[in-house]
Amino acid sequence: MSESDAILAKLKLYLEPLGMEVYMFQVDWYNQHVAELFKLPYKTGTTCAVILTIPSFFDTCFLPYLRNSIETNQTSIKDPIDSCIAYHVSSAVKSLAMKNVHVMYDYELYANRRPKVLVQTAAHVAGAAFYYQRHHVVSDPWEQRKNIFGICIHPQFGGWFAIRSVLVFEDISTCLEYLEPIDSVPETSKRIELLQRLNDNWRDWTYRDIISVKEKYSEKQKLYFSTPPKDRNLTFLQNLL
Ligand code: B12
Repeated sequence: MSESDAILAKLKLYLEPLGMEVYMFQVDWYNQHVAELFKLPYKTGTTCAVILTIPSFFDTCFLPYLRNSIETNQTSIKDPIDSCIAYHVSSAVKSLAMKNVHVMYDYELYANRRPKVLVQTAAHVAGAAFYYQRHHVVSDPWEQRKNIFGICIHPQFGGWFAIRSVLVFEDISTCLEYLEPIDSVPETSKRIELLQRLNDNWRDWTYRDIISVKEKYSEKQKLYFSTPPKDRNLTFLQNLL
């Protein structure tokens, strides 16, 4: 078993029962797509992992974490989802007993507001979820618009998932096999519909249902994410349990 396979097996053992998925990639696969200012400063072949949360994360991982935070009076934490993920991802990394692992989260920005890592590109090159962007539509119907945001679609969960973290194993370099992500939305008309739903009506969440899915967010989870963060007060949180 290669070092990278061993790392993947250990991370999966820890994170999969918590509703998270892990995929490996090489830093150069990511760097070859992104603009200079987004490149990660590691040598070719450096092993990385991307971590997703899938629908079951909310019940199996987040609610128990929240219950514990409430019981121990730690509900003042700014974003309980982010702190739950950081807690479990850093525990999983600690369990590897490895030096020089750089952990980055989706919400981390530099002082100039630039994201530390573009998790959608990472998910695509890792084979986790196809990242549909404007250039995937041949005749572009959005001539007049400057920004058309893109979206990753997971083959099993459609848009019902999130991309949370990227790990860089600075001392590990293994030759991985590049696997293309599954293209679940191959038709141009569907791709247009997907990007249209995301860019014009993302609040109705219909972009998440562009394909039929194995599992979606539960009603409780939908309620949590559709409630503005400022309204997720103690009473609201207690009612989820
Ligand atoms: C800033 C941000 C926003 C901003 C700006 C959106 C944007 N996409 O730029 C705002 C506040 C508007 C926003 C809103 C939303 N966001 Co947001 N956002 C982010 C964040 C933090 C950074 C995105 C960013 O700045 N990208 C910079 C631009 C330049 O990157 P880019 O467009 O991908 O361009 C790169 C690629 O094109 C790449 N590239 C070039 N060629 C090629 C070729 C290939 C094959 C590949 C793979 C790559 C590639 O190079 C470019 C860079 O040089 C990410 C998390 C993260 N750290 O990545 C979440 C993220 C993109 N958001 C997400 C979501 C869900 C949303 C919302 C739906 C709200 C929500 N949280 O529910 C809305 C949707 C708004 C909309 N209309 O689209 C999710 C998307 C999940 C997914 N399935 O893809 C992310 C990944 C967060 C997460 N944890 O999962 N968001």
